[in-house]
Amino acid sequence: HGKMDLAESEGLSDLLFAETELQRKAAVRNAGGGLSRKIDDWQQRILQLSAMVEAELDFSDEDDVAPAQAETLQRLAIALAEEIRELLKRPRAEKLRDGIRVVLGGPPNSGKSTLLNALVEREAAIVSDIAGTTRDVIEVPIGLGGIPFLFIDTAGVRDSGAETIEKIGIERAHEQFAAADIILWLGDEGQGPDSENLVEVSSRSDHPEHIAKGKEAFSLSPVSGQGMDGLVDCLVTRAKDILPDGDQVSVNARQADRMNAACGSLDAMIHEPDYLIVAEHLRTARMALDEITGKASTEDMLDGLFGKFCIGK
Ligand SMILES: Nc1nc2c(ncn2[C@@H]2O[C@H](COP(=O)(O)OP(=O)(O)O)[C@@H](O)[C@H]2O)c(=O)[nH]1
Ligand SMILES: [Mg+2]
Repeated sequence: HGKMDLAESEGLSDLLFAETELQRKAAVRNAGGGLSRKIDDWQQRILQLSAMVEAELDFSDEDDVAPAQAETLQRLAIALAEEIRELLKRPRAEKLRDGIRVVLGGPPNSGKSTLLNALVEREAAIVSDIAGTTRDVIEVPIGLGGIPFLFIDTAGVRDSGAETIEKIGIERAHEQFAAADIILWLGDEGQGPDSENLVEVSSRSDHPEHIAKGKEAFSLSPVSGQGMDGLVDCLVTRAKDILPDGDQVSVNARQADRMNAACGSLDAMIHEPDYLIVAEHLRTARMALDEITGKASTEDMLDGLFGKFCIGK
């Protein structure tokens, strides 16, 4: 009924599903019109460009009108496209919904499942001293320090001795490393997957035969609790760099796609000499932005969004 636009409704939808403080803050920002206000501002600026072009088209034959303002037009369009792209560089809102992927890796019996259970404070994964106990990937979502995490336990990575099912598990572990935001590596130092997201961990610090790693590594014991707070702090700090800032507007994939389309139209008009075509590019840029706030939305899009709401909520 015109009380909320589409971007605000998407924010409200995220708010209803928010489970952590950071998710709630970001959702409140969008539901309160944070993104919509930006879109409105951009729309106004495109409208001004359109007005300039229309004036040019209508009056360019008359002497008393200023000569072509092509340069001003270009400058304004470039500045606007840059501003939109700046927002596109921010982390996507989806990361906030899906959580930071923390993958535990290392050879069998390095204490991965024990560490996972300690982090999520329940027996999510089976722990035993039999190598190859964890064969499939186990995912546990949890909020730490107001931030959504998805902890992922994997089958131990070993080159020999694994039977067929365990081998599939090892393959899956490698897939998980590739998609991880943070890898906690419990194997030998330097033997983990080559990734800038890797954090060296040596577990069993309570054990007499414990081998500590270099000074950058975390020495800890999920059994005695030693070193666990330090690891959690490190996870939270790293996560904050990856996630959108709760105080800033962030966009989801759908909104980013439309913003990209608007930038594409602005780029296309910049070197276009024909004012008729420039006017058309400006119109398509405006249409793309209209789809973010729902002013030009299709039934499909509305169904997709409102299908998630429960009637009466
Ligand atoms: N003393 C001690 N034992 C541990 C610790 N972490 C794991 N273990 C033991 O090491 C064995 C293998 O642990 P598990 O978590 O299943 O290793 P995974 O194969 O890497 O998942 C089990 O018997 C655990 O009880 C620890 O911090 N201290
Ligand atoms: Mg295990």
